[in-house]
Amino acid sequence: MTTIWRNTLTLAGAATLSLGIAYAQSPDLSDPPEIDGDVVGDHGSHTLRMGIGLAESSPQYLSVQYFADILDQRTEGRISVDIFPNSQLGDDVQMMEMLQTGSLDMTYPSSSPATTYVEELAVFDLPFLLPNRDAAVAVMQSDTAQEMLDAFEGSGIKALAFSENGYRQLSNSVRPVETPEDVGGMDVGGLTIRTMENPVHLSIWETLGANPTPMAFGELFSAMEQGVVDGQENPWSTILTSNFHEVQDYGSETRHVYTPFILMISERTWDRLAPEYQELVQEAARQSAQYEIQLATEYDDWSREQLEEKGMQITRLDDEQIAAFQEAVQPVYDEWAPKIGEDLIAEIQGIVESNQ
Ligand code: KDG
Repeated sequence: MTTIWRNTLTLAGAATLSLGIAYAQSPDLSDPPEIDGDVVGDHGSHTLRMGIGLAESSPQYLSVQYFADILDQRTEGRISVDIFPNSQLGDDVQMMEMLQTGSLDMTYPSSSPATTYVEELAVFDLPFLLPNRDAAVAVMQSDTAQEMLDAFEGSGIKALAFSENGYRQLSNSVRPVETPEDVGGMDVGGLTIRTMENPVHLSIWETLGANPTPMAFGELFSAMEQGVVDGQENPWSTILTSNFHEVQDYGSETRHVYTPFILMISERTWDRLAPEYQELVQEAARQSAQYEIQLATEYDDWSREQLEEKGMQITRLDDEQIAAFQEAVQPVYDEWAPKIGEDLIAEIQGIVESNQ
């Protein structure tokens, strides 16, 4: 496999410990499934430190709590997980590097910055590829997706499971966006949009006439507050749970990319675990990922409504308006499809078609 790109990093935050809130939460979230299965044998005690980018109220955090609870119950407390939310330990790129060196045990990044390890993951960054959640979940559960997780082997990172970050929506502090021209047409200055550290995302926003600025998630709120960037794009649940509505007046339901999360553990940590513990960690990862997808689904529309209640002006786009965005980003496919692999894209499109 040839190297197509290499992302640069930016630094965020210092470490502090934050532990355990109740599953709680407002949108009548499903409780986590009962924890079943036997208590596994005693193979010593481990404390796993897990860093994530999102807040304590996010589906990601809540599902990680469930992951911790499974391990706690099924080892009678011998494996515990300390969760560090809000990018306290760094951003996705940095935390993956910490997994490689063994200075952090676990993290849960978007697939987009992980393309530096497994380039095929960039297929998920292609705009409008996964039109509905059933198709997206079917893709994440496919053998092809499992091969992407397996391809981390030897990188220093073991990828345990895919789950849902979600459909990305545009927000900004300047104007309502209904058309691609509103992002950066002839008559208006291009919006400065923070993107994840991923070249396909850069290409999407360049193509739309914006000024894309890759930046660590942990730096984003203050960048928007200080007017360093006009806007960003993330699922409604992230916009809500990270309080972006406090600095972003406008939202547009663009659904331009569906981003998965990948739950990861350091290979060094993994190798220290007894086989029976490894099996349990893998099982708990799959179970908590499934729960995360359920929570993320429940959160999605609810979060949009909450944001509207909090005063964000959200533009829903009809099919014709979405088609205009889709057409406008066609050059992204022309540029990236040959690099990502036409066969891989066709395979994913096949899964999508059988889940329409
Ligand atoms: O924990 C995950 C977050 O760090 C990040 O992936 C959120 O989608 C995200 C972004 O925009 O950086």
